[in-house]
Amino acid sequence: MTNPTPPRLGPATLDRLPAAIRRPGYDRARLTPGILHLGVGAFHRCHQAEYTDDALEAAFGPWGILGVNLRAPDLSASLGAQGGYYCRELREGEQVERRLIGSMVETISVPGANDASHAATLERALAAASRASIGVVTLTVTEKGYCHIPATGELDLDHPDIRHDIANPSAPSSVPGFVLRMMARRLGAGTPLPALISCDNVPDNGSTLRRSVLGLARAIDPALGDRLAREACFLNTMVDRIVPATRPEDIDGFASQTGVLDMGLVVGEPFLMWVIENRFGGPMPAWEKAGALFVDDVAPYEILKMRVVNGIQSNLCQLGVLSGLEFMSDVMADGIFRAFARRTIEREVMPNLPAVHGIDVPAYLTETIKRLTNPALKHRTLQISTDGSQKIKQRLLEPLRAALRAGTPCDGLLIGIAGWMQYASGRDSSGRKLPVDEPFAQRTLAIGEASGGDAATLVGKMLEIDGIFGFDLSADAAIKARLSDAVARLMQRPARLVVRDFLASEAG
Ligand code: CS2
Repeated sequence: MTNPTPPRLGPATLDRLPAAIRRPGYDRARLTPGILHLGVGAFHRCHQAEYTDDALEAAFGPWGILGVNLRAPDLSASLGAQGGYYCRELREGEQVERRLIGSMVETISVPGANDASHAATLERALAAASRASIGVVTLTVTEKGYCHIPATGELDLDHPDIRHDIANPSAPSSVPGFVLRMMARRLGAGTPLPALISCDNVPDNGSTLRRSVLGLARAIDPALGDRLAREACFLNTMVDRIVPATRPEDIDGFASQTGVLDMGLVVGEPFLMWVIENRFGGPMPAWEKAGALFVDDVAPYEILKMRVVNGIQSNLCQLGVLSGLEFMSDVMADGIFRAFARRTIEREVMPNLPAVHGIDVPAYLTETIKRLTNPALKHRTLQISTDGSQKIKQRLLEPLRAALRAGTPCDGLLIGIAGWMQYASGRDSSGRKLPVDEPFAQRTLAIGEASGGDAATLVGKMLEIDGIFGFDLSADAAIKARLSDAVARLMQRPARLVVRDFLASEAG
């Protein structure tokens, strides 16, 4: 006998959820949108949206979320069909804690440009974003959504979406284009400008968004660019919670344990942190009552988080892919990789970190390793490896540069960077083809083909991609040689053995 399909989560079925699941502690019926969020993926639902639920419980106000997706996924079949309701599930080992989130009150998904309803839906999203009731705009659009050149942080004027938006400013296809259009409409209508809060793991995320939006404005209408430079408020933030992409197994498990089908389910870890630059004069949700930290300078928090948490992820995810390990927790469960993660941070990264008020860095590292080892988080090594070209600067290359300046060791970082090069070339040491999902894939795969298994050629050509590496590293013969040596070792032997020998050589 097959089980009947469980009822779908939504306003009419909330009472079917087990009583133990925490509900919004505010009057959801009175909630109206005041936050526009661009890029409603799993991370937003398990981070800013939960902070917003807590903030609404602590101090109710007009701060519901209007979620807009300019790219996949289409939200209409998931959150749209559930009245915006979904559950977030926190997992640690065997423990599971579930909560119903109510802050998402409206969603708009703009279909692709070839879809008949594209223009009308984009216009609806722009009109909604320009409403005076929207006081805050948050973004999680992934690193590449900023259309910047990773090495410089400047807008890439050759990016196809940016070229499109320069030619068609009123029907933007990029995120900077959407934000610019919304801001221009608000200025035109005399509507106050919202705070723009980037929540992506991009270096100086608010400043990067500012450079992209102003760079685009200056290419379209320099006077508008000047005005926004004076009046718009772009806030830097540091965001932290590990939230892997939701898997069908997660949704099935939730349905069988609760009796309700939630197509908007997200699964994350208990750890949660948000640091926001304290510079906006207008009203905001009471996120500080929900534990968000408002500070004058986010940079030290951001550098710590990106070099330790994301640094370990990006140092090891490609080595994990090369080793056939599916999840980050599988990599971290291996004592050799775990020791490598700790050793690289302790010896190569920590000596060059800024002091961070209130944070004990060795304890933070120990906690980070525990988080990344949490076996209940099914965070795919391939997911973290995706768009590596947009990630490695802040996670691996900046720590490398800091180590080179200070004369501290850096061979562990070089193995991680070599791992990225080997992975991005499209094949592992046994010649097995690897899926490379990456804006620079065409170039890195061509380099892989052309280098014919010669590590020095591969490294030389990879370092010449100045959009990722800038110009300093390719001009450094010693670094080139050390990286070539690391890549050669990864070409010849399993990554785990390369790491084991490295640890042994360092211990001696
Ligand atoms: C991950 C991050 O996929 C990735 O790029 O490194 O999403 C990471 O899990 C979060 O930044 C943790 O806060």
